[in-house]
Amino acid sequence: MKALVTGGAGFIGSHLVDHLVESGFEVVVVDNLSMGAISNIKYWEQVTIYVADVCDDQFMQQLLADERPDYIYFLAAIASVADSIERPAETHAVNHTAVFNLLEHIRQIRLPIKQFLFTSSAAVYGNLPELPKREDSRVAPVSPYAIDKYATERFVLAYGELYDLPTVCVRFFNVYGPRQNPSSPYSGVLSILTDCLKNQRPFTLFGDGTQTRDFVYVSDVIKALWLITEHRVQHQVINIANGLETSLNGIIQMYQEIAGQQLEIKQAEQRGGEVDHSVASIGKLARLNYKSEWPLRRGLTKYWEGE
Ligand code: UD2
Repeated sequence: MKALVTGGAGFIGSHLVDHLVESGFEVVVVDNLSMGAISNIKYWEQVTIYVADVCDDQFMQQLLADERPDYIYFLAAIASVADSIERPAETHAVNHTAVFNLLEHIRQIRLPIKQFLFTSSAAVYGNLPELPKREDSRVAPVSPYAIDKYATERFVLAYGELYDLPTVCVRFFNVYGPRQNPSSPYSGVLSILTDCLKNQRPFTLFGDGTQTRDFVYVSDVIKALWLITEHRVQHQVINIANGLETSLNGIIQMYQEIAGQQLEIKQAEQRGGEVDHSVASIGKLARLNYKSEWPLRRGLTKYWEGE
């Protein structure tokens, strides 16, 4: 079995690649290394790695024809709401057009895939008050990022139904764990907190810290993706989260306890476009026999101690 992982040198992608190799898959990665690194891939010597951009349509078309993967996991993205507001055309090309073009090539060459999995985001739910977010909750995508993710979901599912392709979409909540790049202010807050604690740097808290998130450890995310593959789930959207709501103050407190250190915290204004409260219903995942192995304290401890 051969799997193509776009964004396979990135944070979540590289963990998925590790798992696929360990499960006996032949793995092909496409990554432009904008946020990822080949050193993230544990078994890089066993993986075919193309340093290329998913927006290079000719390249992607040729890749499909040459490699003919059985499974495609589309994780390449510019995963920043703020970036999408700054440069919507560029983020649209990656977060939407590249996925659409790949689907279209699959359809045209009638590639007999076993699963096409697109990774979307909790961003599609926007800031509506109802919680927890179920897959059939109302959506309110407002940023170019969220709109691209939602529009792409619709295409992925419609292509699945219309052209009989086994497609599926997942919505990631706040994923954390090793290899998350802390270099941008829009990197995951836990990668920034780790960086601040390890290097005795002050942490900037946006808002009063009462905002809540559903933090999920990357190993649980990979487990969820694998269950979706094993159960051959298709034509559906599935939340990937822990199902627990935690405030930012709460997680900072817990992480300081684990690290045995006190952070210097600088207060700043709440970010524009911020979601106040976020937590997922993970009923659909649970029906695939998903159980979290990494409750927050355990996941944070593992993250703090390193891989
Ligand atoms: C997450 C996703 C984003 C999008 C969004 C949809 C990540 C990394 N980002 O953004 O791609 O899907 O959900 O709603 O998963 N914070 C600080 N100080 C910092 C950094 C962050 O106080 O230095 C706060 C931030 O204002 C927010 C919380 O921490 O309230 C979480 O921030 P984040 O960037 O990790 O994730 P989020 O939920 O904004």
